[in-house]
Amino acid sequence: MFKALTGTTKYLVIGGVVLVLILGVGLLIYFSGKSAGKKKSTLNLSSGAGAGGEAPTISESEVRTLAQKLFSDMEGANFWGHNADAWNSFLSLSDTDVTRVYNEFNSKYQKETSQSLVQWVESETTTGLDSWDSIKPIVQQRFAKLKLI
Ligand SMILES: [Ca+2]
Repeated sequence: MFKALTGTTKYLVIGGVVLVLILGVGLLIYFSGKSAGKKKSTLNLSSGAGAGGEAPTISESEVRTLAQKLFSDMEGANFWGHNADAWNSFLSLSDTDVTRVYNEFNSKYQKETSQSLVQWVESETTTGLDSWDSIKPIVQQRFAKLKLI
């Protein structure tokens, strides 16, 4: 096939094929994550979240910023891994503040994406080469502790 093509054209064709393959794999990762997440939709906010009665320790703007960072981190295919700093900040919060970030995330992004923070985390996939494999179970344990899952 390539014998009929001249030098530059050959590289353009190879480049195009590689690009299509990369985009295809990316879309596959993205949509497989989405469909997996939509199956799970039950939340139990009534009995757990924020029940500890601790006072908030971060400001409203910090809550908004962190919710936005978590969303940005999971949105789309994560070829270059995840933002471990944002997740560590989230995990270091008190139950009350985790709940505030959770509620902020959901009020901002659940309507638009049909998925709560719990569902986003659940459906978030990884290449297996970054820190998400270790972050995800810890975040899910925290959600379980708060009876969000
Ligand atoms: Ca993602």
